[in-house]
Amino acid sequence: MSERRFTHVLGVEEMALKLAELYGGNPEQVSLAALCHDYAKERPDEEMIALIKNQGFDLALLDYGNQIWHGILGAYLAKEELGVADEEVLQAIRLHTTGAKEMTLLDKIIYVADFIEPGRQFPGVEEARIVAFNNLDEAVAYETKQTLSHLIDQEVKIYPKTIETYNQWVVKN
Ligand code: DGI
Ligand code: FE
Ligand code: FE
Repeated sequence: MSERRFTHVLGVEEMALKLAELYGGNPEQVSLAALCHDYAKERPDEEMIALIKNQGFDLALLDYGNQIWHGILGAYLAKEELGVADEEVLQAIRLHTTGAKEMTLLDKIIYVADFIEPGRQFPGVEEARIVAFNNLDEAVAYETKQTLSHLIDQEVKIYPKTIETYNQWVVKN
């Protein structure tokens, strides 16, 4: 991957390990998931489209782009090409962009660390970091709400799983 992406990946690992220490995550799983989470981020679209078509992925994925593909196919490629066998690690990679209705501690750590790693700079990132070190579930909610608001502002297509994550973690009832 590019130097820029690799720096991001190392930042996610560093942040994820801090969260794991605080919340009791397994550091080996956390490191592996963090280091592999964007493994497919820079693959050409044609390669990803061929995988979706030929490896039995939901063809509805073709309505989206690499932003949505790289987690789902990244888990597949980490298993096939790198030999990552830990299903919990693969799931954290798979869910890292969209989140999910049900998330393990590992899933949450990777999802949140990706958002607040030291290289991230956007309005609200400081607040997101404070929330993350106070309450991990609230950090999942905070990030989901910010991401969804941003996507709506941009008028881009929302992947159903992103909405499921919002309904589960953000909606108060
Ligand atoms: O891969 P990273 O840039 O480190 O971060 P990421 O995997 O969390 O997110 C990649 C992008 O995906 C981010 O700009 C937000 C976007 N995204 C998240 N959910 C959706 C989405 N894009 C679309 N179109 N629809 C979604 O539901
Ligand atoms: Fe990503
Ligand atoms: Fe990332």
